Amino acid sequence: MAVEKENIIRMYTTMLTIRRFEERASLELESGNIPGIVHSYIGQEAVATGVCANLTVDDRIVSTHRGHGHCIAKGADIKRMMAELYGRKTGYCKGKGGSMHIADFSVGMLGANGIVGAGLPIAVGAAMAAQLEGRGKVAVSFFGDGACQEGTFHEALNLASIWKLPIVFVCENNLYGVNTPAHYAIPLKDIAERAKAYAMPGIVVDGNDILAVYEASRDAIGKARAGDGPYFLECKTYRWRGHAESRAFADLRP
Ligand SMILES: Cc1ncc(C[n+]2csc(CCOP(=O)(O)OP(=O)(O)O)c2C)c(N)n1
Ligand SMILES: [Mg+2]
Repeated sequence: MAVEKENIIRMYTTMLTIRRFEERASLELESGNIPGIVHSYIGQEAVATGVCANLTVDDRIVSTHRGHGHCIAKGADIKRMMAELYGRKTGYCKGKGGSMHIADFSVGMLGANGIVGAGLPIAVGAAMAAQLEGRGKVAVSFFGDGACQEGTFHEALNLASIWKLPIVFVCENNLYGVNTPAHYAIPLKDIAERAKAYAMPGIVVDGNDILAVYEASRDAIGKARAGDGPYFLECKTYRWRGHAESRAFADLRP
């Protein structure tokens, strides 16, 4: 099915907003204007954008330590996000949480999370709530390739499957967990193969192709919404910058 022009323009605008936000965040960090640490989403914009383009404001997502893109794609306010990075009281957490604690329940963004793998069970809870509410809402769990080696990953997929929850697990395989290549940590070419062990569909998609992500997630989200149970989407992608940035790292440069 063709993607409507209006949607293409909307997704391009979202991806560009994420890119500009991240570029500015890196610049402000390097200049010493932002305290703390930031994990840039540059390179992975198509994943959050393509998936969230299929969600309504009532659907809920759970993010990771690399969460700015998910926030923006789900409709969070970029001014409050940037204020949070600056440590200002106008920020999402009154400036006390920083990059990895941004949440906005009013748009269904249940939060970034500094603990790798900790978002998956929260998303399962959101999916259970959606099932109990019975109004056709879905939950989406975003997580990295590194998170797939955590126990929470397996527990979350198992529970979602036996309870037939309306959830889509979106694995952003950017080929690394910090400096560890995915092929060192995972004995499979495609993480999506693990979906079979939990009796749910597992699809691999080019995570750098916005239309491919949009179409694959439209199908996955549509099925979850219709009551078919959980779905696993592995988006092959790549982060362009280092794992994390902070003033402390900048100071270490020669
Ligand atoms: C439970 C836990 N273990 C280790 C860390 C340190 N840590 C932070 S990010 C990260 C790598 C995560 O890799 P991945 O899930 O692939 O996400 P990516 O950074 O590539 O987006 C690690 C090991 C952590 N925050 N939490
Ligand atoms: Mg990774």
